[in-house]
Amino acid sequence: MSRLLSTVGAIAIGSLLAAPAATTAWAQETVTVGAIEILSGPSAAYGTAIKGGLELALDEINAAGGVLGGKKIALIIEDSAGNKDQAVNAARKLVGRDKVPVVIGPTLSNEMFAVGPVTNERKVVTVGTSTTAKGITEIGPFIFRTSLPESDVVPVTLKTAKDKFGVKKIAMMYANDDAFSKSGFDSMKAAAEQLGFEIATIETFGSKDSDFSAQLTKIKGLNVDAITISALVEPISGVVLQARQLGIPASVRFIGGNGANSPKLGEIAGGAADGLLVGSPWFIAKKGETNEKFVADYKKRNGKDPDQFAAQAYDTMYIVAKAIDTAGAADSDKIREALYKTDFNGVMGPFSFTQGRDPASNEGVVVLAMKNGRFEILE
Ligand code: VAL
Repeated sequence: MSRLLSTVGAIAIGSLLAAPAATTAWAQETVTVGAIEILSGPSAAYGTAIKGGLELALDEINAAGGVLGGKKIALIIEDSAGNKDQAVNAARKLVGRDKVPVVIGPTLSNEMFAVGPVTNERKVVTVGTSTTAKGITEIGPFIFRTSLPESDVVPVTLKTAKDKFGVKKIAMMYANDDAFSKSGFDSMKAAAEQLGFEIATIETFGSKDSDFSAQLTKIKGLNVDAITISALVEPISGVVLQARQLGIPASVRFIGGNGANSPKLGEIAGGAADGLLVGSPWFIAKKGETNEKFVADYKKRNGKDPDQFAAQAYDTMYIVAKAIDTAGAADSDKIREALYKTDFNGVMGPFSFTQGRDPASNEGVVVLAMKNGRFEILE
């Protein structure tokens, strides 16, 4: 039995748990938690990192005795492929078939705006680990998030661009077909206005576009100091690469939001992304035993460094497990009450929720700059 349980904990499964949980013999000794993440398609880098973070924490939690006096947590991860409908179907499966008391995810805000109303209606606690658009937790009382909204991070990034690099005149770009990208742009614009930046132009594109030459050619003629960009990592990579091809010099730095905070950017765009600034609630070289152990263990297990998405997911798995323990039962209502009492110190630093179910503090935000295709912390 323990072998089956650890297998369940270590891999993403769908059909393995197809039997109604309550009727299987071992089910009484497990608490099944669901997750909806992007494991395929253009945004898979986010969901794959999240999966790695969740599973690392899960194995540690189960090895240390699980929850509720010895029950293991079984995690069912469903792939949404970044698609709203697929994410909603996954939620229906997890809630209806698997009767999970908690859903972690989905990955994108765009997906959460479709999934949240469904899980909230069914009174199933839903915890976003990467959803950063405005209004996520306002979907309803069962929707929490451990990720900082753009409005908490982007002003720090733009202020750093101004204070440290003298940025004054900017062009702004965003994907106009994605809820997070639009929301991130709104936060960037508000911060830019507040800092007294001159906004030379605002250009939009679609998340699936591959040609941004019309927008970039226009921007090239405007002699801006920097280009803000709010989008997911794949379109950002395309924009950055094309900008350099069209002769926008490296001195014109890009300033990104949460979508840019993925090593995938360096993998696709390489040196073209150098200089890009992004705010982040976590960075790999963060001092402290907890983070150092997390980074080493993640790397050993996944063959690559964790990123901010993995770190947030890792802490979230612990936060959820602790809430189940505090609740004293795998009961969504009780877990919801318990989450409000969260007082956790993980790889992201001290964490608790506001009454509005958002992270209580943005104190740990740092600004990272891309150098040779990798993120480095600005000193
Ligand atoms: N934070 C973004 C969102 O909310 C992405 C990058 C996961 O959609």
